[in-house]
Amino acid sequence: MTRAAETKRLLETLGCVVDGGDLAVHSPIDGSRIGAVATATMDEIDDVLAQSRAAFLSWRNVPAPRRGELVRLFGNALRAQKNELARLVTLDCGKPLSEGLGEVQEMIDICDFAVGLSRQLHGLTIASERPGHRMMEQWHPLGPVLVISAFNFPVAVWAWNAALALVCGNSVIWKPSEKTPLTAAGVQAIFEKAVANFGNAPAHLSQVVQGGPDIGAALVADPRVALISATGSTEMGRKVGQVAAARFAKTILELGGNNAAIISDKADLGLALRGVLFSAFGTSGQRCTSLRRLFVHDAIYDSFVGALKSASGSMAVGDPLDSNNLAGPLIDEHAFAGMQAALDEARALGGYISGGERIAMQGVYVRPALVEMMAHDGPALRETFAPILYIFRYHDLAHAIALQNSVGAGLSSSLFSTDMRECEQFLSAEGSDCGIANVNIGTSGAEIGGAFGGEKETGGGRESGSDAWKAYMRRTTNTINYSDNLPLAQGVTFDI
Ligand code: UN1
Repeated sequence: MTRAAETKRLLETLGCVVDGGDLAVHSPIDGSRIGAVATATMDEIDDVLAQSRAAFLSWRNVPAPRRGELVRLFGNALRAQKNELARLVTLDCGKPLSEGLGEVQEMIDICDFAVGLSRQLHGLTIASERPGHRMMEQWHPLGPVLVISAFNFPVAVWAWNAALALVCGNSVIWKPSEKTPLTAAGVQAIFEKAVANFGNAPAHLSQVVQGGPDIGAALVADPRVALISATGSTEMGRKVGQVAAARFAKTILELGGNNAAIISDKADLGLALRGVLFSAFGTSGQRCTSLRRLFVHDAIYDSFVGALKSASGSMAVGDPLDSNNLAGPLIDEHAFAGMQAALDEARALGGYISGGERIAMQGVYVRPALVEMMAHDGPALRETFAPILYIFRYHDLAHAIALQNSVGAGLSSSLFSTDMRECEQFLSAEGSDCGIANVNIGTSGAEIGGAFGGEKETGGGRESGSDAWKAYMRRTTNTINYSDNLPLAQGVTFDI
């Protein structure tokens, strides 16, 4: 069966008919055309926004635990079609099937989390300074939530947002990456099944709008969108953030990463090696949490970097549907050009490169690249979405932490050490400045229970677990007077 025929069959199994359109979709696995979708027109966008607003006005009055029931049904529908959706993810974005399955599992996990949350959207009761008064906080639904997602996690990141947004009483509009529109169409079909089982959800509760950056820009600018949750480059986030700020819209920005790991001379080196390889080269280095900079202690530098070179040199790269391969292709030729430009720049700075060559097969397959750098400089200071790991020697942990923190992005970080003092220093206020700081695991592969996001140019947003739900709601502070007096706060008098 051709990839196009398999894609069509998978979409049909999910209940989705893709009629074709102007946006052609190619599988990164071999570059072949696997389908096409229609880019939304400006008129259609206007309809989507009006429908989303109408859906919100109705959905906000549905009790939250009942809203959780819809998300429970959606999670069950995902469980029932996990294999089909995972395969579609792999065809659409080229990640290994095991990671495609993991991504759908992440969707299921966040649905479970959101169902529990649907009974826990509670505020505080606060002691009032005035007699006969009570203060409390309530959390109310916000409005239509726009989710802009990237190609590298074409379904899970939307689910982090959508599952929470829905239990919080919002409607959802999804603008997926134009590189992976088919998985979004597939997920929408699964969601519609859950809606049908639920019975009386408002129409258009969650909608997909296909298209490129201009479509995203039109949605971001529209005052009917209450919250924009955008995942992608810092450059994209800067534009979104400015437009949103001009109209005081809320945002959750999950932008670039330039993540580092520090390998102490007191690390469990076998464990560190595996952690580094998965984080740096899993998903072909195309996660926002991918490991890009490695600080290795001088005392173990030669042995550790030697082991890293031999392990990465023999790492199986190829067809992501073949379970022997640990990494699949890059998303497209543009990604390859970016990788080569970064490697050329590193070479010009005296960097010593092992790997990084293109593999002669259909699709954009590359060997992972290790780059031993003379100085913490050049391409190592920015994000290149490719399997490149820049390596530096260090002597002093505080200095390594300072270098780690010296870049624009602040998403994820890790320290490999068995020394308790080093670990606590890394996690302390003078340690890592990232939203995610790990010990003895790599920088990528977070689970949904924790809040996910980063500082500085990563945008500051938090998604997924912990109390990230609060960003999808508006807080009201209520003061209730149950006395027959009207005392004023701060002892102010106003006697008429
Ligand atoms: C992303 O690359 O945008 O922590 C998200 C991880 C995944 C999510 C990555 N759970 O690597």
